[in-house]
Amino acid sequence: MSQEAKIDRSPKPLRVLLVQTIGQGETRDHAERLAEEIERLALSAGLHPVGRRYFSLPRPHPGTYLGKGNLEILASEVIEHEAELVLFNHALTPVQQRNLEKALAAKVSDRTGVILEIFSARAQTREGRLQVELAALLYQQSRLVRSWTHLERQKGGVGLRGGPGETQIEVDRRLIRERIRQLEKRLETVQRTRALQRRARQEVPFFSAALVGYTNAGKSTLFNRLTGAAVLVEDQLFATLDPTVRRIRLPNGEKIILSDTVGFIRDLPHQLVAAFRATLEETLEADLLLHVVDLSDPEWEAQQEAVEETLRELEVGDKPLLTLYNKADRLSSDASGLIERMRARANALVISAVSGTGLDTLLATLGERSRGNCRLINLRLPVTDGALLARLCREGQVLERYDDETHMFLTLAVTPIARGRLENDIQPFLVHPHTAEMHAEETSTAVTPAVETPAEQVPEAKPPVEEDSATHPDG
Ligand SMILES: Nc1nc2c(ncn2[C@@H]2O[C@H](COP(=O)(O)OP(=O)(O)OP(=O)(O)O)[C@@H](O)[C@H]2O)c(=O)[nH]1
Ligand SMILES: [Mg+2]
Repeated sequence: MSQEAKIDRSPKPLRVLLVQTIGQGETRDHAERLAEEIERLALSAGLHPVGRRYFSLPRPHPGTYLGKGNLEILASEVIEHEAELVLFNHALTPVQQRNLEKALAAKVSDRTGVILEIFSARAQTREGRLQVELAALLYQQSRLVRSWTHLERQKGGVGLRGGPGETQIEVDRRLIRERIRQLEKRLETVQRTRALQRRARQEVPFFSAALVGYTNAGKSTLFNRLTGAAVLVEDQLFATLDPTVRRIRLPNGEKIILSDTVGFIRDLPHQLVAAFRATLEETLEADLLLHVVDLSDPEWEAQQEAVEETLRELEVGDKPLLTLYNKADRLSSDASGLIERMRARANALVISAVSGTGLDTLLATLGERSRGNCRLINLRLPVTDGALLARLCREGQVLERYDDETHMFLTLAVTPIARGRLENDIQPFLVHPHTAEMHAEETSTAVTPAVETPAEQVPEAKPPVEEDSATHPDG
């Protein structure tokens, strides 16, 4: 991927000076925590932070963001720190960026630039790389004001030459549009493949839960803990980029699908969210979102809000969601009030993915949720129909069974999807639960809501926790 302030990943990391402004009504504390985040982003991008500079700034200056006086101060700090790059924890307009580079005689990048840089370094799969390139181009398209040297390089490949009279910017615009179209087409193919894989998984339609949350909240740690997988866990931002999906068996015997994916961050450029739709598909289609929040981070509330906002942007804001307040082990003893308050929240649990606190409750809750998704049906089959019985065992869970000489009587828990798939085959054998004698249902109504009861009434199934087979959509 190419970015205006291309960050060098050679052995000697670029020396970077971080700039954080303190807006009207903002506290120094808050600004410091934001600066810590941009520093972590810089580290995750392989940069070498050499200093932080705060500026009180009621409102950004349109030309240089900082204004003349501040700019002079910053310029001397650049020299003092021998900084090669100045990283603003704010969105800069292309004009500001250009003016700043001129005035500071150093490269200048903003928050989005560094996030895109991390993503481009982390993208492992073809899909990931395509998405990052798309995000970068969408970002550039909206800011294109001058010649972009990286596009010069691509011209040969794209095979376009500007006609006479076309300015450099017009050529670049056209190249970018062209490339964006290409990428979108390729991503569509990838997405189709992924959809097929997902459908294959849904053949056995398990309840699915997706981990979401701020970057570094502990999603992968929790994923590994619950699935026994070894997804990369790092104390750095955006450790995970590509999604991983696994099947786990809960203590009550239920099997569910769990997925781990890319984390979110505040002010996530929306081009990035849009470009990552394919990766996030796993999340978008889950039955339940598990929102992991790092309760030990002083900024946890703002982070939780940023994630919820991104979920709304992805149009999954009204999906069932369970908030997991993580890293409880890192809280000091005087935080017990906070823990109690979080525990009291609806649809929330306090956990520690590292110490294991609260994970039993989490598993039990997942069991309840997955079962709540199922419906119960009662069936009366001829004992000779082994094929149908086998199919029922595959599609659902047989909770009760007794046989007489001619028939088997079954109580089956099935998800709505499986229920739909079985519909035609089981129709003749459905039994009304209130008819004590369980004789075959004669009336052949197309829909049969009367024979279903909510699955919460099901007796507990017993097998112990055990790990199950793994699937990786990119495998
Ligand atoms: N003390 C403590 N540390 C935790 C806990 N959960 C995660 N961590 C640490 O937090 C850091 C980030 O964990 P990850 O699991 O990589 O976080 P993530 O949410 O997957 O992050 P991204 O993939 O970057 O979005 C690691 O250093 C973990 O060891 C916890 O419950 N307690
Ligand atoms: Mg992760």
